[in-house]
Amino acid sequence: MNIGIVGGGAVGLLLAAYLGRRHKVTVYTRRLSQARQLAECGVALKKEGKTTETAVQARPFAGTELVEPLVFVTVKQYDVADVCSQRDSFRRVGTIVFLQNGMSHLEQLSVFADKNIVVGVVEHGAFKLDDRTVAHTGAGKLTLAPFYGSPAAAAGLAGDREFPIEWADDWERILVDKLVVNAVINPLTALLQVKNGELLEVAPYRDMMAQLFDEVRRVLPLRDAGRAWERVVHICRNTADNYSSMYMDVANGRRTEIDAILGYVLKQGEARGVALPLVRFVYCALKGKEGGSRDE
Ligand code: KPL
Repeated sequence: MNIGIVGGGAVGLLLAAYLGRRHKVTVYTRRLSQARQLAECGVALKKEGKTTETAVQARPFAGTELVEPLVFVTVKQYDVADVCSQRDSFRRVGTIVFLQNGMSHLEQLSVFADKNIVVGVVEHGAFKLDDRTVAHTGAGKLTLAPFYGSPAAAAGLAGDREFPIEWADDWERILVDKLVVNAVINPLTALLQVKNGELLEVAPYRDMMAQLFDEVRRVLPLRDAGRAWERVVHICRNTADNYSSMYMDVANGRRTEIDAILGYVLKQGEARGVALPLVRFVYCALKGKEGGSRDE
């Protein structure tokens, strides 16, 4: 199968490394220099001290017509609007899979009303080391759910033991579950500048996680708060050696996804008249720390 991947950040490179083993993958990047490097040298995946190379094709995204029937969009949530504004480039694409944190970008996807749209969440621990190298630091899974249209083209995707792919029926449930995880782990790791696992190891950090979770759960439609907390702890443990995406954004002077994550939670609180003092504090502290540049 021919697969396009828009975005050359940690998630885009991770997908390229694994899907590129079985499929013909083209990565569409923001910068020409990254596309050139990927096309010449391939993607390097570092895992447990070993490096694996996978050949991919690569081209700059802007102004290029995508020719693959199935395309993954892996850009940060704040760049979904930019991708949507280039809808003509997707003329020949049948199915688009959006892999963003948060939920407020979903309304923008209506510009692709004539396509099959799938949304998904990535639970792997991964961070980008350079333009063609990604470290896979925590084994997780990719969960996909149909958003509208038929997911048939994506149904043929084969995962494997190292990169399992699961399907779910209920897109809202998988996105809310992931939002809770990101709302608790990402801002605290970014603020405290610690790896995911340290949140569990240091007692005051763990208390902060629990308090943040307690506020977040009041305004998100969780089916089972006990299970949701267990998931947060499980993912934190599974990705213990990972620098969260928000940690990496702050460390590199980039814009973060704090608006998409805690900003969204705050809006839900305002709509319901629920005060969320710790969420507001963490949100404001992060806003003061974030830089202006964008991720890939
Ligand atoms: O999704 C993540 C992220 O960093 O954005 C987790 C699962 C927290 C892994 O770090």
